[in-house]
Amino acid sequence: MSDNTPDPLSKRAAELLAIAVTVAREAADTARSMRAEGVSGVSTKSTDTDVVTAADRAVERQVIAALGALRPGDTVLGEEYGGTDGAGSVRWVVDPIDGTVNYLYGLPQYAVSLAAEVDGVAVAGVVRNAATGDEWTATLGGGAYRGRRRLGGSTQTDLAQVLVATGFGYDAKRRAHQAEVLTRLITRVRDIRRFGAAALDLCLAAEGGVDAYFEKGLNPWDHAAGGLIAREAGLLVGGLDGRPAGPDMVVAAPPAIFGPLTELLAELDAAGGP
Ligand code: LIP
Repeated sequence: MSDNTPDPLSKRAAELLAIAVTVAREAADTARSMRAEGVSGVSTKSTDTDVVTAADRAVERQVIAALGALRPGDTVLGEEYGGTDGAGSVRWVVDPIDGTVNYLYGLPQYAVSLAAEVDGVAVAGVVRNAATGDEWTATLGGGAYRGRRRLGGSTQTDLAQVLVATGFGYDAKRRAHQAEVLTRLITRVRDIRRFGAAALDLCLAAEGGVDAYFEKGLNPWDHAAGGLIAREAGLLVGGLDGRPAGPDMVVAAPPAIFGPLTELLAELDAAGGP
């Protein structure tokens, strides 16, 4: 008889996921209720279109406080407040509101993204659309889920039939290069979609709502949870030329498409430019 006892890492991942889901749900409630009261405290960061609101800051403070109470000693890395100095092997990576411009405009495509890493490897992740309540989760080796539904990504094998989601940076010079790449890419695939939140784009790819996703310029908090969800749904997630996913490029695609897509993106210098 096979031993059904979960291995220690799976058990730990499940425990971390339970905490992540509890914290993310409370954070998403805050984001949604603050939006209902109207956007406040708007300022800008890297450019005059890179906005941050009072809700981004409040939600991240809430996540930091909740994790500090539940997991004292862990490190938390967040978009708005950077990293705390935890002593343990667990690091939490949080984007309090991914899709901040959508949040600013009241477009229902913004999410709380929270991942738990053990020794630098994401083992649990949750992405929760704060506007709709849609929620995606994954644990390392445990599969990806939307609610209780197990996810499998696209099985597309023909690059010319691929619906690709992507995004653009806040810097106009970077967007100019990204637009040049896009004008040459769009005739080589089915079509493009741009929804405005990397974490949700990765979840959409995980459930086959688009076939693939790529973007240059993401931060760890944009893709830590969504990248695990996409991987656990059977997609390959990485950068170009065999590099890991990172600020130069994040690509998520089904195994048959990942190679041709990354080769095409490299040919188009998609990781290049400002
Ligand atoms: C956003 C990403 C999106 C990208 C935007 C922005 P933010 O993150 O989720 O994919 O295209 O430029 O970086 O700023 O809303 O947390």
